[in-house]
Amino acid sequence: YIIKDSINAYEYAVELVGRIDNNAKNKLLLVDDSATSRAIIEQMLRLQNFDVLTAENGHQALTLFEQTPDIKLVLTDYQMPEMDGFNLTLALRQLQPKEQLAIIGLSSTGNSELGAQFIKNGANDFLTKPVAYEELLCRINQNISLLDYMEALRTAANCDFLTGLFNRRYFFSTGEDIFQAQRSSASQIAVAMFDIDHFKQINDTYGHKAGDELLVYFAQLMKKVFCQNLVARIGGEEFCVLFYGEQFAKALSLCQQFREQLAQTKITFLPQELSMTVSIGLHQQLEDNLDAMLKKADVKLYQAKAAGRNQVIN
Ligand code: GH3
Ligand code: MG
Ligand code: MG
Ligand code: MG
Repeated sequence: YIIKDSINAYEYAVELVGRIDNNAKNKLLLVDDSATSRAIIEQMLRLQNFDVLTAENGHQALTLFEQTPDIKLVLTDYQMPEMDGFNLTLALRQLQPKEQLAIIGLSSTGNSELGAQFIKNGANDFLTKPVAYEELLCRINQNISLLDYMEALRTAANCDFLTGLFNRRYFFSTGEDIFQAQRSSASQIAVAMFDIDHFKQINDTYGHKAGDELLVYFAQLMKKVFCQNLVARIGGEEFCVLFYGEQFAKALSLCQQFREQLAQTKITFLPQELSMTVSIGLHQQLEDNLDAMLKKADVKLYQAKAAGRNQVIN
């Protein structure tokens, strides 16, 4: 095993990869039945300031993985008692896809096929034991950067830039999945459509920037009141909430609470204090698909507008 003495190794690592302070937020799980091998690799990882967990075999690793949130990368040996590295990889892949959890297989020299087998079983990468410090770090860093990049892309694809809420695309894809799952288990589901009242007038009177700030405030209040539901900005000043599970029964009272709280709030936009109201259409009967439910909710929203705005119709 190529590892210099600790101090040198640390300085060498800093020289190699730069700042390692950020590594502390990256949780790594190291799985190896050999205590020696585990200790050496663990030391390499700790020198890099990684948050390291260890396990002796696949079973232990799987249990630990299920109990610990946010493990980003699993480094696993191949040959281990009880559950080997291949079966561990297969089992982990049932829980997390490649884009969210990196798995690096460790294969011993002498069996050149193991690396390819690891990848075929769902690993992101592999290394040959004995592990060279520099290569270990490069592979780990590369895999973590890729995961971070994927995460940034996912956020950009699913979220609205101004408010941080889920966007229309995410609402329709995830909402339809939730809808189908709830329907097949005969659970109830409700959707609410929100449209801010006379928003054009707010823009015209106070400017687009004031309008944007109000939208951000509106979204924050939505996140707070509907925190257990699927909330999205589906259009300029139009928002949607999907209620399911235990939340179904609370749909109407939460909508009313939101409407009241919004109407009572003064939002500072110097030198003025602004306020706004919202009209809400809530549909609580099951339809054939999510789209049909939204259409019904939209009809009710229109009724709320026609009846004078600042109200919930269900
Ligand atoms: P109603 O009560 O009937 O809903 O009246 P309204 O004025 O809210 O309805 P309308 O649909 O005519 O106007 C919506 C306005 O929302 C028009 C548009 O300029 C504004 N808007 C949409 N997206 C944004 C945004 O991202 N920022 C700002 N500031 N305004 C936006
Ligand atoms: Mg082993
Ligand atoms: Mg509108
Ligand atoms: Mg409007």
